[in-house]
Amino acid sequence: MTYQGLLHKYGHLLDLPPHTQTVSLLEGNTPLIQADSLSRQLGGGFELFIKYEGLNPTGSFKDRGMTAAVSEAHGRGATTVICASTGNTAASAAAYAARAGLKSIVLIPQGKVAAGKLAGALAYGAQVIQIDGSFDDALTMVVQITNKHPICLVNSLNPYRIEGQKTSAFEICDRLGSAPDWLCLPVGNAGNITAYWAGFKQYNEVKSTGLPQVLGVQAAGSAPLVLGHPVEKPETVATAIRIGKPARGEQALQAAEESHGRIIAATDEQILHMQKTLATLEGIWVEPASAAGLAGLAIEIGNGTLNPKGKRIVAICTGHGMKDPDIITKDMQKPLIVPPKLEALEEVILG
Ligand code: AN7
Repeated sequence: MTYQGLLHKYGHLLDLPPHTQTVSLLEGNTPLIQADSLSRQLGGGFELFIKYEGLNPTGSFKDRGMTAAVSEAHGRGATTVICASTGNTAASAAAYAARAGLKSIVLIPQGKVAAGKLAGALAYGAQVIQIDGSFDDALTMVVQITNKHPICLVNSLNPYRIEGQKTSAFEICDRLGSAPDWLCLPVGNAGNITAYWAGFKQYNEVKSTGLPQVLGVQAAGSAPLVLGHPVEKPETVATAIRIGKPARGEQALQAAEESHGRIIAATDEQILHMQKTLATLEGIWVEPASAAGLAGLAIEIGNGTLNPKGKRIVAICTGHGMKDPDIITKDMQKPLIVPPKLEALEEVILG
């Protein structure tokens, strides 16, 4: 049967009100790609799969929660949605709002949003407002304004975002036949880790698919859940997860604890190294934040604190590499220029 999007496929498992009217871009149904070369590079002896969430319609996993949140808002007759965002939520909210004929307003931290995300939000017609502050400041502001005015908040504080994002856990179990042994993923505002854990628990109840251990990974310069306190001035090249006060931090810690997993930090260097390794070894280019889960896995295996042997591990790669081209091009050597002559080309290629 033709694929008709997440609410069509999994809506019966999601806690959405009856007034919900589906707004879909045929999100979800993303590939789970086996990564044997990377597994070998990390010592081998285990199955590694990449859930390539960058292949969603706006290039990130946010589309899963956004189809649910905007469908609910649209069905209720809302006219305007708003979010604070490090970029991906903004692009996703703007696209789904456009499709539903709603106005979208997005607040972003000034100068800290990757080019592909800002361009997306603008292309989809959002009103984009830069805040001279952090994501956390912007989130505080959108909560305040939605408490005062009839504007619908579509950050992951909105429970329907979490409902929609559970579907990735369902897809993984449907594809593998059971939950993996470990699930590795980046953690920013902590909506995604909350949703995965809820999704795996729900599927386990209805289908006995088992539960994964969850490894959540923050960027070292923005690691409130590892440090145990908010970070006033979060910093990291992984701007998607440059978040100092995660809205669902408690639930993230609970997911880690209940699953006998943990939340750890990876340095920018480790994150960028994994981004490059994944692209050059497997042909999968993800944005820096999306490599954090795998960077954390590499750290744990290297330390001997996670023994992968015989295990099945799924890493969630949340956003596409094309979201943030500058991170690659800013340090690169300009590609060589040769005259349009065969001999010149031969000289360069064959030496
Ligand atoms: C690629 O877009 O918070 O822990 O405003 O874009 O659920 O926040 C993005 C987060 C991981 C972290 N990977 O997910 C936003 C925003 C990518 C992301 C995360 C984000 P959460």
